[in-house]
Amino acid sequence: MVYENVIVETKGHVGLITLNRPKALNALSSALVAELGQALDAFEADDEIGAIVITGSEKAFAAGADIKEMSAKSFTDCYLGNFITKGWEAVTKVRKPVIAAVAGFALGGGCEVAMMCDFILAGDNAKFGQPEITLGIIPGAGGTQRLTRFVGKSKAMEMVLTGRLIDATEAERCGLVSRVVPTAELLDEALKVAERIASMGRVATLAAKECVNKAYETTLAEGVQFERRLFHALFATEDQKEGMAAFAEKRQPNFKNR
Ligand code: DAK
Repeated sequence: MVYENVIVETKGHVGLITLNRPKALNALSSALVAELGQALDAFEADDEIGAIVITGSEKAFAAGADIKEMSAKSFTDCYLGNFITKGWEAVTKVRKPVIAAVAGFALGGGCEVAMMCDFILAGDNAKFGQPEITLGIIPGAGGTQRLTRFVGKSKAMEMVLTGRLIDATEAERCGLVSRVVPTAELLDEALKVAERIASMGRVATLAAKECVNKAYETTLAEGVQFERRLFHALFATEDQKEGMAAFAEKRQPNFKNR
């Protein structure tokens, strides 16, 4: 597969996807989004890969959907062509953990893609926002929904209605990002975290991700019940025996993903 808008690399057991349209601040053109989906599918299918990192440049994770590509569209074009719907939620379909390593601007669709990832590590120069209202539109890839779940109604409403950007410190304070690190160290840190995730038993890792995501989709009682079932099921895996034996024997576990 030849990629023109993303760079796809393997670092140990981690798949690294770098959004790569530097002249347009990684604006998410249809071509870029399609390539992102293909790269994610390839890593999802690769047994050697245990976690994925999506990043951009130091200046921009992604400054949103490509405004120049969409500016001339009519309602009919958008509706009948299902404009930029296909591929946009590819990140949410991946079962392996996906980390967004965000430096610089993560705006509009860029912020939405970051929020689709399992968690966001931010460089200290990161800026997040949903500025669509300044273009006469509203967020269209889940921004009004996911941002509200992350930061609560008041801040989400202010950001969506005014287009105000928030910096990395504010993003960490309100729970949008898991941690802020110096921008120069962001990629190394994201790869280190991803490698640690990839070193865990794959079955437990996918189960853990599924359970946390369930918290967004169900009641507390149903979510706890779902967690209990998967917790019990993990006792059928070799990795559970190995993990607990390794603890008792004071050694590192050697998970086989079985
Ligand atoms: N689209 C296209 N080009 C962009 C761009 C974008 N979103 N953002 C920046 N660029 C281009 C600029 O036009 C400029 O290109 P040239 O003029 O050099 O050719 C180049 O990148 C550098 O940008 P600036 O010169 O503006 O750089 P500055 O440092 O001065 O400013 C900025 C950086 C990020 C503050 C500024 O570029 C900016 O405000 N960008 C637009 C941010 C924005 O409004 N983003 C939201 C876009 S709307 C959906 C899925 C997704 C969406 C909707 C629906 N479905 C699944 C249904 C998403 C919508 C959006 O994201």
